[in-house]
Amino acid sequence: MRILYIQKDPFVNMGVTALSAYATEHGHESHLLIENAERNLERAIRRIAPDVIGFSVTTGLHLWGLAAAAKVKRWFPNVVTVFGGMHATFYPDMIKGEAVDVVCRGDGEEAVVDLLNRLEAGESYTDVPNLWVKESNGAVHRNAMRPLEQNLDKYPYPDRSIYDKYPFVKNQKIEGFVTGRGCPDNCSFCFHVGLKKIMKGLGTYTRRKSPEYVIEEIESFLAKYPLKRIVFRDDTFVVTYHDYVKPLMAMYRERIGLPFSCLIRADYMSEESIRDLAESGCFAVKMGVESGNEYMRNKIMHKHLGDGEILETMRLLHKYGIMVQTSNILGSPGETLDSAWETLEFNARLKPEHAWCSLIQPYPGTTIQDLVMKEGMLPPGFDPDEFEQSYFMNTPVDIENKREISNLQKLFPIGVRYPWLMPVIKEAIKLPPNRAFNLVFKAHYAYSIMRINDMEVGDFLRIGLYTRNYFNQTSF
Ligand code: B12
Ligand code: SF4
Repeated sequence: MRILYIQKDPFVNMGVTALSAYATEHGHESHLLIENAERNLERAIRRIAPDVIGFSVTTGLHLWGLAAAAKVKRWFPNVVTVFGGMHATFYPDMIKGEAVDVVCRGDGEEAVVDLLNRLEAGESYTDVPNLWVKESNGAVHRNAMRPLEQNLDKYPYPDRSIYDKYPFVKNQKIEGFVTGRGCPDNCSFCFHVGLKKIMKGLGTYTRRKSPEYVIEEIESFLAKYPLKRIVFRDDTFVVTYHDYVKPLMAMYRERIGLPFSCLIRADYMSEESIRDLAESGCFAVKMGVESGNEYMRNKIMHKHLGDGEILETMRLLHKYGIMVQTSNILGSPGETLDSAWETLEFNARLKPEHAWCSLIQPYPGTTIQDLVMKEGMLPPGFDPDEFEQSYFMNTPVDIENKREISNLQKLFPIGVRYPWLMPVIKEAIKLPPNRAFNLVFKAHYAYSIMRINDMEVGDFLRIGLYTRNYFNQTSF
């Protein structure tokens, strides 16, 4: 069978590369098209002649996916459309969409292979675990989830070759890898808390590939695609330092040796682990601060992290020469203009290389969504189709001083970098939202991304050229 994944933007989707590898191992063919890089999508699909077309969607992006599937169904009415990814997992009701035949919840490897095997054998696939399947008469089969695969080493290395037809992606010098799935924490704004509920009773939620597997995966990748930098995209890379990261780093230093960045939580770090990361090539980390107000951070956002832990970890990261991107969210329930300012001021004290800041999105499945619903803080009748694709632009949550807080989020990174601008920002945020603030946000974001990834101007311009639609259309 032949499955084609269609995506809108020119990023490597690690979910899709994982699915492609596993389906190939089971004798099926996988293809990929990036809509924004194709002159004639219909012709490109016709050339591939797929049996199944897959869309990997996050909340917000699902609207693009639904529109793309509708187009595809008009051109190829017999093709089976399947949706997966975080939005599909949390909102399988998207199967009601006219052009949606199948929705996959959670890990997709086994479900996709079962689907393709059944189609090949001409058998019904209405009972495949993890899938919701719609019949031609509109009846929907809502199948249970299968147990979580505990041995991630069982899966083949992700198949990046499906992106090779796009030179911009093929030749990029920075690549993301994941060493596992899940996170042990339960922050109220994060999808993990909801995913844990969906996957309750299906086995241990936080799982990791073995260090040996991870190193071999990177080695096999480097043999084909030379890289300058690696990004470990695990949501929390350092959880169990001694059991997992320490042995991984020992192998990494010896066999890979490339500079890398990763995501950390301040309270899981120690001087020993920070020194070890630095000596292994870690040049930058992203670390959640979320709010400068401890009540907001801990009682509302359930981060369970003290100011002292953040300050101390920051001191150590800078001591060992590691750049830091803090991540912050403005606009959660209970946020006031004062608490939002505290977040800016706390970040200014921390002096990160970049202060990343978004506006709260109460995504499906999160505890914060339950809270905003309970408090009546969403517009009446709000449904997931109203989420914008970007978390930088707007928030649907009805908070006091929304205009000022939304403006502050746009000017946040420059306020942190140049604290002497704070009095000017205090006045400026009273203005109506405007393009100048968006422009300042975009320009500073672009500069910081370039700096924190140590990108050359050429690389940066190339990325800018290929991602301009992404940034123009939705992301900011
Ligand atoms: C890497 C990453 C990115 C990268 C790459 C995105 C991409 N499309 O691959 C970048 C930085 C570009 C990015 C951007 C965004 N991201 Co992002 N991202 C992640 C991150 C950290 C890892 C994803 C990953 O690769 N996991 C590893 C793979 C193996 O797992 P997986 O993706 O879940 O895939 C499995 C299943 O979901 C399923 N599956 C996935 N796709 C499909 C498709 C089909 C057809 C099937 C059958 C199955 C299936 O099978 C896969 C294998 O088991 C996740 C957090 C996380 N831990 O998942 C957030 C996450 C997915 N991102 C999120 C968001 C919000 C975004 C943005 C919308 C942010 C924005 N700009 O405002 C954009 C969307 C951009 C886009 N066009 O896709 C949210 C989504 C929340 C939600 N409710 O949808 C997440 C969950 C983070 C969070 N904390 O909330 N992201
Ligand atoms: S925000 Fe980070 S630490 Fe909290 S649950 Fe999500 S991934 Fe884990």
